[in-house]
This record gives sequence, structure tokens and C-alpha cells, in this order.
Amino acid sequence: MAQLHIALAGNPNSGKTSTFNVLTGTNQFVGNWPGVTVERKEGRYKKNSDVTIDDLPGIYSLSPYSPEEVVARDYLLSDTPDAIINIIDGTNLERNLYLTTQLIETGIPVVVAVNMMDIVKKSGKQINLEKLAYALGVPVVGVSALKNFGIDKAVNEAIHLIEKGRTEVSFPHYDRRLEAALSEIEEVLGSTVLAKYSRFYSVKLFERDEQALTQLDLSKIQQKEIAEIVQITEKIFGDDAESLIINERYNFITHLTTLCVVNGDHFKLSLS
Ligand code: BGO
Repeated sequence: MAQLHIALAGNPNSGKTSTFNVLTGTNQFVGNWPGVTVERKEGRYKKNSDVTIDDLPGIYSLSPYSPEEVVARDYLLSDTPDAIINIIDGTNLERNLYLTTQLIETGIPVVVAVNMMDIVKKSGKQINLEKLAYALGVPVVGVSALKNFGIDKAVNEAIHLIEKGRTEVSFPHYDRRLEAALSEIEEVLGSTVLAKYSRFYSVKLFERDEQALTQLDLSKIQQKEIAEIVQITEKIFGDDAESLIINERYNFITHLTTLCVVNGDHFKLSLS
């Protein structure tokens, strides 16, 4: 079997380091990402040396606003791991799912590992992982890095996704007027980007992301057409493009959590 690369991605404090340590034990290499003083950690999976685990820096978003975000994004879009395990803090789902929506948009196979399940269970909160998986369109596994449960299952899910190969990827779905604009941008991009990255770049170009604009080296005509699409959509929504995407991500996440989470208090109330 060829060496498989699985990246761990997540917010700071989501439990990435703890997960990485459980997966790799002492089998770790620590260095820096090229050109920046951001720590880079890589290790072999203890239970299968054909699998390399790359620990990405803790990030909240894939915008190019911090060295950590730039490093993570460059790695995902150029070195491209075979799969991503997205570690999210189950006690703080809403905030953590913001990055999840962006990771899924990279087109790289994603497994979501909902960490801190030991705390979630004690709190009485219930997260319906099956529903979450269905609504996100990716496998979701409940884990606790502290108690070492579920983590191997997350890796096995990732390996399974890699072996299965690319099937139709479903992305978080936004307001239909925004979706129409994103499809138009994808059309303008055509073969400028690999098909698997076209959703990611259409969203980034909609946001007027400087790094995406520089990287893609678009023709003047493409730039003009995309600028027009963005301006028209901003007029329709009466909001600027970047805020619009942020709002739509949060609308999607609110819908998800309403569907998948029952808080301990609500549960008790409904019984009384
Ligand atoms: C401290 N369950 C519980 N209960 N805690 C967890 C779990 C889990 O599944 N996973 C991680 N933690 P990192 P990033 C700490 O360090 O892996 C805890 O940033 C403390 N430290 O032990 O570092 C983990 O790499 C003193 O907690 O996250 C750590 O993503 C008191 O979550 C924290 C209490 O995990 C962050 C906790 C001196």
C-alpha cells in the first residue's frame, strides 16, 4: 500500500494535539512549516505505518489572515493530503463547524471527529451524530482523545474514504441566490482550476480573497465577469460579499445544530 497522508485540522483547543499523540505515540517528527515559525508535526500512525498523520496548526478559518491559516490552506491545496480528519470540540459545536464547512469545500475527503464526547455525555447534551453526518454529507465519529475512544474509528473511516475514491461530493448548501452566483463563478473559472477545487475557489473569489486572486492568475475578462457577478449578488442581498458568506455559513450551521443537538436542559424540560 502506498503511503497515505491524513491531515488533522481543527480549531485551537479542539483536542488536536491530544489526538495526534494518541495516534502517533512517540513516533513523531517536529519541525517548522517552510518560511514561517509555525510548528509542523508529522508522525506515523501507531497501528498502521503506511499512514502518515500531519498535524495542521489550530485555525478558525481558511482565510489568509494569519500565518497559521496560510500554512494550513497552502498545504491543503498544494500538497493535498489524501483525507482530512477534522477534530471539533463537541462542547462548542457552532463555533467549530465554521471551519468544517470550509474544509468540506476543499473537495478533499473529510471525516469529522466530534471530540470531548466524555464531557458532552456528562452534560446531558445529546448530539445525533448520524443526523449530523447526513446533513454535512461526510462521516461523523464521536471521540474522546482524553479517554482514547473513537479515534481509531475516525482513522478507519478516513482510510475507507480514500480507498473508495472520489465520489460525488456534497457541499454545504447556501441560499439559492448565492448558489446561483457561485455556479456562475465556477463556469467562468472553467478549467482554470482542477474540478475538485472549483467550489473552494468560487467561494473564495466571491469573497474577493486576495490570495486566491493572485494564485489563480485569471485573465482580465474572467476577473471582470467575476467582479460583476459579485456586485450584482451584493446588491440583491444588500450586504457585502464577505459578510454574506459568513452569514450563510452560520445559517447553515444553525440549521444543523437545531436538527442534531438536544441540550440537557431542553431534554429535562420536555420530560416535565
Ligand atoms: C489541558 N476530553 C476531555 N475531557 N478533555 C480533552 C479531550 C477530550 O476528549 N481532548 C482534549 N482535551 P489539546 P489543541 C488542560 O491541557 O489537545 C483537553 O489546541 C490543562 N492543561 O487535555 O491541547 C486536553 O491541540 C489543565 O486540556 O488541543 C487539553 O487542539 C486543565 O482539552 C485541552 C485542564 O487539548 C486542549 C485541561 C494544563
